[in-house]
Amino acid sequence: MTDTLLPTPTVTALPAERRIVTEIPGPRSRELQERRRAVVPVGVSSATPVFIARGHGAIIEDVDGNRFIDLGAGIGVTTIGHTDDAVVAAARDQLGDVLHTLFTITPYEGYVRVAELLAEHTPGEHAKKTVLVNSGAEAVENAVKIARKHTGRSGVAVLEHAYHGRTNLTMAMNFKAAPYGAGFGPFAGSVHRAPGSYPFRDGGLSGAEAAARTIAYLEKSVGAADLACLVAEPIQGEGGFIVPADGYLPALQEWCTANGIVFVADEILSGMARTGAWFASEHFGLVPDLILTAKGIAAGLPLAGVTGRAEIMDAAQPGGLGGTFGGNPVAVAAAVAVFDRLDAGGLLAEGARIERTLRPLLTGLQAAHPIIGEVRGIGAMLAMELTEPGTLTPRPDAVTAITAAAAQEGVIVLSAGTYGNVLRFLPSLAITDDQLHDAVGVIDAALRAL
Ligand code: PLZ
Repeated sequence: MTDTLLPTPTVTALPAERRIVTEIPGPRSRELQERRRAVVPVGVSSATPVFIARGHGAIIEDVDGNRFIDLGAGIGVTTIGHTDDAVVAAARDQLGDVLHTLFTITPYEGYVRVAELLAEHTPGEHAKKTVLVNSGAEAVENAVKIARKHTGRSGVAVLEHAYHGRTNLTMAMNFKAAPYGAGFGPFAGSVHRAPGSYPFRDGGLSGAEAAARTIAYLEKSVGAADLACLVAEPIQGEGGFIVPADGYLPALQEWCTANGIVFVADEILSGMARTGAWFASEHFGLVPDLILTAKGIAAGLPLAGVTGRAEIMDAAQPGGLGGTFGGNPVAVAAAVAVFDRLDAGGLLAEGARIERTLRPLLTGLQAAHPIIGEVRGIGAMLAMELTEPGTLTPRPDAVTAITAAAAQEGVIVLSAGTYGNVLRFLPSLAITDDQLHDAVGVIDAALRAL
């Protein structure tokens, strides 16, 4: 053991309350913003003006000592909480053993263990295999590669309001051009975008009607026989936490299966206990052929995976999948600890607890503020879409004002949505009911001040 060579743990439980002690941003953050402006391109923008020094549970503290309730969890990455003690310990232990070998040269157990855990915890009882990579976009890229090799077809179907990443292929798969794709083309070809299911905005199409529309569109514009895969987020994330109408996703999956199209669930944001289930697919009775994980899987260390039917995953030739850093030993050690905390540690149940506390608070806000057109989502993945009262006209200005005002008061809340008019709540599972009440109070005040 190398423990004795390592410093003692530095993780200190931060006080559980928000606390603002300077103006926001404070002097140290302003200084760092100045340095950043000189050396970091404007393309990398930040939603909040403060620099963070530490975090624990659902609290992050900035370099000026201000503490924030974090309702964003780094866009759903620190799902089990910032610096979870068990995860930090597992990563720390691994640091002293080996940092890198490259699994495709000299393998190590942690990679295999994560593949076993994913096989066990993803929907379906069939034999499954997993390739590990570094980011969500890379997982999407690999899923498409594998589906193409398996089917011998090239077409990739995606849905309106989808978000899949920032690489060339995934930019082509995103719905929203600005800011993700604008000016960065030409993009990868053979990507076909079909209308999806957005109950708040599609006139209340039933799941069956919306699926019939998606399928008819794809059959006309591509033809099922040319489609390798359909890639869908069970709950669309960046698009605005859009929960499709009942029956929509199962109908799509049925059509895929009948036509030899690989059904890929992008659960990069919705998976790993975000919705109170291991995967959001479970809420819809889906058993995806391939399922993508990233974000919450390693609590902040970069790790992502493609897990799927063994016969599909094995379509790629030896040497056809890989990458230098994929399945890094420290990241997989953290991931094993995350699975353990969710399973044996009981954290899996916390998504439902958060929904039980938060949803009534949000519907309470809706009753008081007619600008809230809809409250939606599942588990610790809830959102409010803001519109001109009684209409579908988006109010992105209000979302911008609220996120800024909340940050001033010590609450980090993120925007989302094709129209930029969605406030999304994706706290870590470690957030307490008191913290949720407090944070919603801050948002209520910001709504009143509009
Ligand atoms: N698929 C469903 O949510 C990442 C984007 C943050 P990467 N979403 C956050 C930003 O502004 O870049 C995401 C996702 C879904 C794929 C991805 C891509 O994952 O790890 O960011 O590549």
